[in-house]
Amino acid sequence: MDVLPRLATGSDLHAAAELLAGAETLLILTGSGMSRESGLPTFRGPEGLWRGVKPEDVASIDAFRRDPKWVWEWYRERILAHRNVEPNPGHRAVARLQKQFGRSTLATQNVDVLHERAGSKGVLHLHGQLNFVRCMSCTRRLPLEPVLLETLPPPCPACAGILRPDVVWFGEALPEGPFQEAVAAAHACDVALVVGTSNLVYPAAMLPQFAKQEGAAVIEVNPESTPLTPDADVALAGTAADVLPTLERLVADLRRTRRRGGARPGFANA
Ligand code: BV8
Ligand code: ZN
Repeated sequence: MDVLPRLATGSDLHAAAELLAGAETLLILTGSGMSRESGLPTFRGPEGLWRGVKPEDVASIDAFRRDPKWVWEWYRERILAHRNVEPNPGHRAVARLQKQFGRSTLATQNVDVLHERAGSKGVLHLHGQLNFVRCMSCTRRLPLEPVLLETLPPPCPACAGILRPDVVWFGEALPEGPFQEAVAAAHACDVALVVGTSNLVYPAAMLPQFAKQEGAAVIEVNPESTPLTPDADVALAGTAADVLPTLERLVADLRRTRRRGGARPGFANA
């Protein structure tokens, strides 16, 4: 696995921890970088899932209608990879951080269930989930059973129609409920924490902008800069599994100290 730069400095972490410790409501938006240190590849970039394929050739309904077997072969590889990975310290830090807030919303663009397996509840999957399939004919949605991957495309057990991965492809609307809930959370939050996304895919990439428009603080965690970086109040240049556990611990210390009415804990080696 490529070793990513670990550049988040103490003062950035301190500034981010101060913003989070003083906030009541939190929106967290994650992308594939969140699961990178669990061993799942991101989409873009030299190691990305999409190297060698055009996104619209594997992540669009036209591609699926043209060659469902090929699209399924591409997704079957990802599904099998999902079975062999565990949540990383970043996922677990997100779940602990959420517990520190009166109200927190976790919206992910990821189709894995690593946030749930790390303890996060009510995760909003903006781009669907790979552990479910949907029938192109009778539209029923069912859990993806291993047996279904033997013949591709898998037939619907109810109507023998073709089953598709329950993910959102380009040109398809995001699931109404989860997206609207994420939009409401973006408009209401005090802080938006954006982790591991290139912020290139819409309308998910609008969520931090909505938060910013309402005066929320935006904190980005990403080893690279993205179109969001210039608008972030704090850009933590580091990886999810490296930055988030330290950040969560600093926020918990700050909250504890404030509850005791004491001075700010030292951040010497943050
Ligand atoms: C729609 C399938 C309309 C699921 C994907 C304006 C408004 C609305 C739409 C558009 C718009 N402009 C353009 C559009 C169309 C399009 C779009 O956004 N195109 C882009 C490319 C310009 N959007 C759509 O088509 C959406 N649908 O708008 O429909 C509509 C409305 C009503 C009725 C009908 C239609 C649908 C978008 C979803 C597309 N599906 N994939 C799957 O296979 O998983 S997109 C794909 O990109 C994934 O879903 C992924 O979730 C998404 C975002 O990618 P990232 O997660 O950010 O991953 P990426 O590799 O890009 O970046 C990883 C980042 O992590 C990097 O920054 C890296 O530095 C960082 N990183 C790496 N390692 C780490 C790390 N960070 C932290 N720690 C680490 N260790
Ligand atoms: Zn069916």
